[in-house]
Amino acid sequence: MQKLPTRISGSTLSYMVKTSIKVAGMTCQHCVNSVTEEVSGLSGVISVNIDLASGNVEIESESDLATADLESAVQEAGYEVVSE
Ligand SMILES: [Cu+2]
Repeated sequence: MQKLPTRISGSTLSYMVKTSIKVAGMTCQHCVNSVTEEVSGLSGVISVNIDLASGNVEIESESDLATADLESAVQEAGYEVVSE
């Protein structure tokens, strides 16, 4: 898991955290939608971008996300977070 605090100038948001995780088991757009939906439901999440081929999930949020929350959201969708 990687967290990159980023300052966005000219935006209403002055601070944003980017978190990258890797998720195993996604095979199609339906899987991508399920994970996107669950992770988007976490408090503070602004956007979720998933690369199906690599399993990479990039999350932008207003505040730090707890690893346990991310893992349980992914599990809720039926998949597993893997360490890279
Ligand atoms: Cu699928």
